[in-house]
Amino acid sequence: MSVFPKDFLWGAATAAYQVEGAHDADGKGLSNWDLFSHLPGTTYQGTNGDVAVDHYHRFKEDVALMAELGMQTYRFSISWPRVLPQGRGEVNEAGIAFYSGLIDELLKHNIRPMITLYHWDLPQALQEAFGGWGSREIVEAFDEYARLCYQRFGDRVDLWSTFNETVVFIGMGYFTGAHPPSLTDPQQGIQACHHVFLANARAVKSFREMGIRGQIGFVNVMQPHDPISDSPQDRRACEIAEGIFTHWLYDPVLKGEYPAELLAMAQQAFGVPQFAPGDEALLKDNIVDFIGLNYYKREMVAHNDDVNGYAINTSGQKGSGRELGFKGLFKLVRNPHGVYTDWDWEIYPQGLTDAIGRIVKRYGNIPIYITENGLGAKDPIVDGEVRDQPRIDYLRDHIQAIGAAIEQGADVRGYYPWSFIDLLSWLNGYQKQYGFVYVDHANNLARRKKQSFGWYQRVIASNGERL
Ligand code: BGP
Repeated sequence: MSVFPKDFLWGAATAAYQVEGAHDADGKGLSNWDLFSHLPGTTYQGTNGDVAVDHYHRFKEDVALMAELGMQTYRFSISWPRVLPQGRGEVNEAGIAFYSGLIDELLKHNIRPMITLYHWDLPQALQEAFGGWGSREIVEAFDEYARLCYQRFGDRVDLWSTFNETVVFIGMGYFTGAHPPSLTDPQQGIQACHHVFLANARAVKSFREMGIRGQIGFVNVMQPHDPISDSPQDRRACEIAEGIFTHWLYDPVLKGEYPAELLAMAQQAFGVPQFAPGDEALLKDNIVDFIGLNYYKREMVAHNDDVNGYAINTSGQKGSGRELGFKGLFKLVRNPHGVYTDWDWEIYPQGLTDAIGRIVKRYGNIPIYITENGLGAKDPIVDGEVRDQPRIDYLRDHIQAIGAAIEQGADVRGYYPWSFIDLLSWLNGYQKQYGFVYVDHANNLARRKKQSFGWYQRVIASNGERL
């Protein structure tokens, strides 16, 4: 018998900027990514989402493929500047019509939509008006945007999440400079992150005030950290890394407060986050209904008195990344016994069971969705077929890891592999493939089912029994 509950949801995920294309169609406003990806040297070989895989124009064909795959749910994001070109104020009805049509098409095929409100494409107008996430004004603007989405789509959509992976868009946007707005300013970054938590809380409050039927959650990277050795220094370094990358991002949305020790450290070192009257209560009173976990890899941690900085592998040449380190705190190091992808991500399915266990231990048995999980690889084409056996192996092992967590009592309700279709990887171009569906960039973006498509079809049909 399957370990997955009868009503477990099998799906897949994407995000607007990575699939839609149509970057300036039908009144869409400019996003931070539209601008950033066109600046020299920012992305792999200058790739961008101008056309992406043209999902905007081909969504009916794509939804038909989702239905054929047997998907019961689809996680996608709304492009904020497509519906509010200036970020607030005037609504772009053509943008609303696109998402409305997509939702109707999904429902026609019995596929339950899960909407992500913010998957990193900020209206550039708001960046220019007040510095985007750097300013408190964003909280009001985000709430206006969220309310618009609830109002227009809330009659048909009952699974929502406010943000995707704050640690990435804030970490890379404000600490390492690899995402827009390309800053390396921890003080602004910590404060910007605070504004994200406030925006989340405001949007959750509005969701409830408006009586929207359904659940609203928050999606985080789940990257369990393990110490590279048993030495007290490595264990302490690991504690700090887990605190910064996990507890800092989860506690404010699941407990309504920051982890106390780290908060004190940040405020002492940088004077932030700065709280305004009402912030604390807003966070406390608006805990999310569920947590979405995006799991790809775990990280090994060592104490660090040499490395500062980092370099990421964006080429798919194994070993081309460099360790990430914050001098005096910790560094992320390679596991000598680990198995790695071509982008130097450790493949470690057990980490997913562990991660879910850690969430349950810290936050109680809350509803969990695995909102992303997948293998980025250059898939070989053999005799005309896209043979992605390594992806099948990866997903199978991770589905088993979720099964193990469910057997241990965790309330995991759904699984969204990343990704439904091959799409743009933010900094790695189109060569880092994740999908069940291949897109032929040399042949008018034609769609083709991969080997994994038939496999996942059987997984879904058997509720996770036939792996
Ligand atoms: C997550 C993002 C996704 C997606 C995925 C794969 O961080 O939420 O948007 O891109 O990672 O990452 P990458 O494309 O860098 O391989």
